[in-house]
Amino acid sequence: MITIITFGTFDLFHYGHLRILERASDLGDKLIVGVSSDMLNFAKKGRRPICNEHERMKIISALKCVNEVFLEESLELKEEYIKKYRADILVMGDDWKGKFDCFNKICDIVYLERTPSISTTEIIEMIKT
Ligand code: C2G
Repeated sequence: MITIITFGTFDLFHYGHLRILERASDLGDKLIVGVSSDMLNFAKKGRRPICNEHERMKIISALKCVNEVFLEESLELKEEYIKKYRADILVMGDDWKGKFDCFNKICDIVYLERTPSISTTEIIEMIKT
């Protein structure tokens, strides 16, 4: 049994989000997703997500390719989460390339190519203009 873990905000859920989760799921048998909390986003980006953490977790839990969801409350707790969920592989988009290599003693790290031309920020900008 190979367990995959990944993390993200997944605000205004879009096709790029779906594709990374499906590709992550294809790498193993069980996909666990850490959805970043509203507080963590506020600390990181200076704004709250459009969809709150309960809504974002509900959307991710409803996906066929996802087996379990939890709230990611701090970026500093990655190692604890990886150990707690006994993850074999940490998957992130390549916008995070190299950032999580420090965990390579406890699991494999895979960076998947981001889906081009779509992001939550672009969606917000398109709606505004
Ligand atoms: N993603 C993608 N293609 C896109 C947009 C996003 O593959 N066009 C991927 C990102 O690379 C990331 C995941 O989807 O792996 C979630 O993206 P975000 O919601 O932007 O997550 P982020 O704010 O980067 O949070 O601990 C890490 C953070 O929680 C990651």
